[in-house]
Amino acid sequence: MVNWLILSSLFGVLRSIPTASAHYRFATLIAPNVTTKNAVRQPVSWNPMVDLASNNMRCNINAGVAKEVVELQAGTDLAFGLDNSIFHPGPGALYLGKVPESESAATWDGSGQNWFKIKNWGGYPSNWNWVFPDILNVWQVNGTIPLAVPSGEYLLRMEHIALNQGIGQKETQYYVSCAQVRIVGGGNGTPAPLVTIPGHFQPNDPGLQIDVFHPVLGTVYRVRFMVGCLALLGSLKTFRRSQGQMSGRDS
Ligand SMILES: *[C@@H]1O[C@H](CO)[C@@H](O)[C@H](O)[C@H]1NC(C)=O
Ligand SMILES: *[C@@H]1O[C@H](CO)[C@@H](O)[C@H](O)[C@H]1NC(C)=O
Ligand SMILES: [Cu+2]
Repeated sequence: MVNWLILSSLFGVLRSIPTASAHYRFATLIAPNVTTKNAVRQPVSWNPMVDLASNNMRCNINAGVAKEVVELQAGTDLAFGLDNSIFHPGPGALYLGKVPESESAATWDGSGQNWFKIKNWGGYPSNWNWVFPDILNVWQVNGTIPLAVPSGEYLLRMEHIALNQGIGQKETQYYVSCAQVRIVGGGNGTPAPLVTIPGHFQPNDPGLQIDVFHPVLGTVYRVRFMVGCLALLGSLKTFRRSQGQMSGRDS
């Protein structure tokens, strides 16, 4: 016999878990030669950020800079490991922020128009909801340092945008971490466009208004947060600039 009271209160508990406790953090940098938490500015909590205008959008609310700077060969594959699966639907992106001359990856706060996008995880509407390949329900997100990126120190920033709380900018959740890296063997590319964070997209951007649980098949959403895609000169394929598409997979 199903007791509806128990069932509904259990359902209530299950529903409340995601907002009450363990969300997910990008906690570990996984590089070919090293897997470490010590190069990641660890977010102090699992809670999402909701204020798109906050400087915390750069590298989350953390306890300070990280202890290590990890050396990465340009062209290398890397990943961020999570401490929980990404259980909310929404797009994601990987950025590099060039550390200014006067600073190091272990000191820079991420201010200035120094950020460019090197990977995007988009989505598309299916019959029942939006699908976000390679980013929903994973414990690890993978990327590559483009060969054309100039050598030097950078913050490597992962961002996941959870759209499950319904349509509307106030409900959107942001999950962000920065790893401190030094890229060696880099190329002569000119990363563009460069963006500031915050400022890389706006709360009323159409891409943030998507109802992920009520897809409109065939709809193509233009999203301004694709600003910051990488368009490096040189060997790299050119990523879509300024106005990316939410439908279909970018990489
Ligand atoms: C990683 O290790 C390989 C093999 O030992 C080496 O060739 C490469 O230079 C290392 N990469 C970095 C960035 O240290
Ligand atoms: C990330 O890379 C690892 C190692 O190659 C692979 O096992 C995993 O499936 C990849 N994850 C995704 C989401 O593509
Ligand atoms: Cu949640």
